[in-house]
Amino acid sequence: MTMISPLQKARLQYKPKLPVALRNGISAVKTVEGAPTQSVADQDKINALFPATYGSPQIVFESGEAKAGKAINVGVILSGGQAPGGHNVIAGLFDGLKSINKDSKLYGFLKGPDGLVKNEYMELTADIIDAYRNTGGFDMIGSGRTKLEKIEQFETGRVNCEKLGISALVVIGGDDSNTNACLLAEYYKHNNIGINVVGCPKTIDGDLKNEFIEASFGFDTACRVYSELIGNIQRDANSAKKYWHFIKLMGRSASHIALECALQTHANICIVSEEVAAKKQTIAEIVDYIADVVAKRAAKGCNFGVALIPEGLIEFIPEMKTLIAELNDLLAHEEKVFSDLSKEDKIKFIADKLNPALSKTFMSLPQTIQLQLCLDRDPHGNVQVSLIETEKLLAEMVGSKLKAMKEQGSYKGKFSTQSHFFGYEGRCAAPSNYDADYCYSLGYNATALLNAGKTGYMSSVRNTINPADQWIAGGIPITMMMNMERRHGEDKPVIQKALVKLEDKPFKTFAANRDVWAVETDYVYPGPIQYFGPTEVCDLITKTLELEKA
Ligand code: FBP
Repeated sequence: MTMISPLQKARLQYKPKLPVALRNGISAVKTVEGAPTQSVADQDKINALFPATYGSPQIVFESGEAKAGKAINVGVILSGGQAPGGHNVIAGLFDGLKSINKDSKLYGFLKGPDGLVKNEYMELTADIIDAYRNTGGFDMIGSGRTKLEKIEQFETGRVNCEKLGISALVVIGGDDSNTNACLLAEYYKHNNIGINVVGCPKTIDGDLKNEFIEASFGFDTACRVYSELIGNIQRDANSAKKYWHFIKLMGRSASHIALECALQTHANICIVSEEVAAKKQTIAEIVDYIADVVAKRAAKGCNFGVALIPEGLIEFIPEMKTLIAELNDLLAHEEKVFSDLSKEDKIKFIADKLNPALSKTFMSLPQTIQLQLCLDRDPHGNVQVSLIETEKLLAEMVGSKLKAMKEQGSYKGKFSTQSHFFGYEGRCAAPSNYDADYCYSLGYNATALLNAGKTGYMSSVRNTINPADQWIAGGIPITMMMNMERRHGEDKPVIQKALVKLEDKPFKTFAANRDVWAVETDYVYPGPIQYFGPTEVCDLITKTLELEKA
């Protein structure tokens, strides 16, 4: 038998909390429908692309009379990057289904959306579920990034579901995966296939949220892990007093993770990509800002510090954004020719094809960054920003700037750097109490949507800044979150990414404090996630959520 740690053993016994409306089992849930909905933008285009599912009403669940429920077979898919709490969503689904009828069955499709298409699955029995309760990771059934968008995939999926008597699918994923879930729901509904599809909001990036989806699961736990590490590094920096640490933090596009970690730790510098874009800052201006903080601290005798860099920064610097958009189109159309070239020829090929201004920007970058910008896109057409070493690029450029400042006499310090990238360290951590409860509730709630015969919806559990007794369970049509965006050189319907809003309290709070945090050593050390103990230590919510809902 595999050995498990004492903490995991104790954690298996943790009973996640549920919203009141779901506490008597799914058969006792009453469905209250709201008004029809509209997409956030491009209403006519989205309506035309989703005629069967567009405009569905929002849903809120209330406690009702228990009725006998019919057994249903459901398939679950984990899609995209890992996020703490995925296993709890599946456990919630399992318990919800069994509460409807003990003969209901849950099948896990293996290794992401591919499992549905290739008919690779396992039945998730009580023994399996019980071994994974409150654990991190997606290893129960695995995940993948295959994009489900072709009719052949939908049809193969249908045949595979029919073989197992599956009448509903739950897709646990981020914005792209839930977009796919919506395409699948639309196809099955439009063609009267009798398979409903519901999504659950997953991603550590925190960029799948709106009024009804107040957080994507995993964000809380991942930020706590990174903040613990940043706090430890801050202690080290303040003890040794000899390094500037450049820390890149995951979060493909949005800077929510970097911002949350800055709010938790008071790091000296945090670059917020959305602000860079709004102020149309150049790389040179970002470098100037960092060098200025380094010089100010050096003047106080502090030749150390911590700078947080959001993973997606490069795509938000206007000159780089245009470059990346051009590269996306170019690589989408010239993929075959490009992949056969040597490193040097790849760079020359790109430089020749770009317009002169972009070619100049491209050629001004170090070769490692040029090649990283040309690496394969992910299946959704996104640049794999986790592979671009922005933290090293900035550390190097700040070093050069300080050298020039020293020569001019405007800087007299010492500048030694260490670079880090925190991402994978936090994606599979054991979920915090917040994520354990939220995820279990999202899964349980998804079965209520399926039991109510809903399709094309996302499971929504809100009011989570308050105790679970006050949580509101329901569903939101996925089309409501959509707009049109350019992907792989084509206009596509996608869930709109929720970027950091500069007018909202999390950013404003950071902006009001950053000058002090930059120069002073005002560090906060959050320490490791606590699972057992006083509620003020264990049942925390993110600063982002706290400030957004204040
Ligand atoms: P999801 O959006 O699928 O949740 O993935 C998020 C993420 O963790 C990003 O923060 C990161 O850029 C990316 O996945 C890394 O992808 P991979 O796991 O393929 O390296």
